Amino acid sequence: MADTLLILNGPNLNLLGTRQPEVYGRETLADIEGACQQVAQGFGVQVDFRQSNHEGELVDWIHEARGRSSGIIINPAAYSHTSVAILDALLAVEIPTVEVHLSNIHQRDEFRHHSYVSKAAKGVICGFGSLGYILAIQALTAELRAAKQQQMAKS
Ligand code: CA2
Repeated sequence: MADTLLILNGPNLNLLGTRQPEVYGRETLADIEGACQQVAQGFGVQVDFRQSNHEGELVDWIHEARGRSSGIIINPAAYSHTSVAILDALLAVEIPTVEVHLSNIHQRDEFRHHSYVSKAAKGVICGFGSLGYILAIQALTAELRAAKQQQMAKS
């Protein structure tokens, strides 16, 4: 069966394309999901794409990913800078994770420079807009393939 990547989006990302296009671009979250689904198909993986404005719901979805998803891509939005709960959930499930931000958080307000979530991420992509999600799919599928090849070589 094809691997599934869980793509999680945090608070306010449902507003994408409606406000602050100079910061976050003109694409809606539905546009980004469409692009992710298309690219994932090319890589032979499935995508489960979700958004929530609630920290606990994101934590629940991370827990549920255990045994269901081979990788997690997360744009935790504002929770990046505040949420030890999301960090702990990601550390607990031990699923390879890539953190994505549309904007370059290091060029922005000081409080956006630190992300709790980064400690649990294999890598972080920021500043490339929606392309970041596509790069994350590419990176995670390459990681998964390499891990499978290593397993095969061992057995
Ligand atoms: O650059 C990113 O992807 C962020 O994760 C976006 C978050 C922000 O708090 C992070 O520091 C960086 C904000 C998402 C809010 O998205 C909006 C979209 C349109 C209109 C208003 C908010």
